Amino acid sequence: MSRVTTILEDSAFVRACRRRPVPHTPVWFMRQAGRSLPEYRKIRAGVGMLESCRRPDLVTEITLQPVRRHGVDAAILFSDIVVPLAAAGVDLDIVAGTGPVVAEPIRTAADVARLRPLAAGDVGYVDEAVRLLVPELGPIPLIGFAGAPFTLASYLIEGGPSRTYLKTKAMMYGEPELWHALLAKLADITLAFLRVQVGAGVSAVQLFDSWAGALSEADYRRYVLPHSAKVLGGLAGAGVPRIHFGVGTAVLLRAMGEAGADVVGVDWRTPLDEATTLIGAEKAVQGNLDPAILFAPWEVVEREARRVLAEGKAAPGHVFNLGHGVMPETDPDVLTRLVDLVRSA
Ligand code: 1CP
Repeated sequence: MSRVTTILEDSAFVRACRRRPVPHTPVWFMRQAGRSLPEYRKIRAGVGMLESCRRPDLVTEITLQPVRRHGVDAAILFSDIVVPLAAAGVDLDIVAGTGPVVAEPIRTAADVARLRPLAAGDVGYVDEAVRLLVPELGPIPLIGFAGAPFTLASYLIEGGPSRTYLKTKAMMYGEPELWHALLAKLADITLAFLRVQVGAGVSAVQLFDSWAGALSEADYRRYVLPHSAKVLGGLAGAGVPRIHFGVGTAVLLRAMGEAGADVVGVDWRTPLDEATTLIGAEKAVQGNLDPAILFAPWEVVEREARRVLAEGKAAPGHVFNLGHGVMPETDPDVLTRLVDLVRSA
């Protein structure tokens, strides 16, 4: 399917991703769509999470809500990292208060063999939602996203959220061939999902490897990096900036930068100037205010936001964000005030 629009190259967000001069530091928030907004809870009442991801009218409205309310510099598509897995036939649900739950976890060679590729037609509703959103958003770029192979594998193997990734690591260390076969299939699904979004007109993509921080650098390089690099490299010709993000990745930042992204997302544990030393001057950074700071008095929020902005000056490009997603209990007015602060700093 042909690309319907051009990347919004002149936006502050895309310029920062490309390490070009910006009129102000662009700002958006991971998990800005949903959770903390009353208008989100209202529109989602009685509609399951997966069902809402499959309804372009709801996706459009929920994606636009934080743009209207906060005036952020980018929108992120309302969806979830497990949407393409469900579309490829995996029996799963997103359970309120828990997250993704997989009915039959993937543990054996037969399970891996059953995982089928994603066809563009499997996620026609995502294509449609992006095509509705791009004209609605006008000058505001839309970020598409997907889960990275490791983080997706962790849900499929564990069967749901985990703190230890025991079963995931048991397969990784114990059955490396099966592991690589699974991650290769997930890389193909992720790439297909991102290509649909790029084809429909998103201006950037973010690859969420939220849980990669559970690994050492050596294991990340051996078991994960080649698969994420395949996804990011597969989009090299697409022209959109690629953001690569994980949590607890202080020891992985250099390797994550090598996987092929234009922008590396940094959680709150590593100051952006230190992160830039590790990642190098060839990449922009995104981050990295601790989401918990938004629960402190405004003077603290302001001081810490100014610190992040100052540290971000060491990078050749900086997209202001939190170090991870907005917590559901966050006061939306604090987010709006933070956007105003960053844009006028
Ligand atoms: O009913 C609800 O409101 C469920 C809460 C919810 C929402 C709003 C989930 C369940 N997913 C989402 C949307 C979502 N998920 C977005 C929307 C756009 C935005 O950011 O505003 C995005 C980008 C995601 C991506 C996602 N899903 C990630 C990667 C980002 C991150 O936060 O690290 C992960 C790990 C998931 C899995 C997931 N889905 C939902 C939950 C609660 C979780 C995490 C579960 C766990 O702790 O393992």
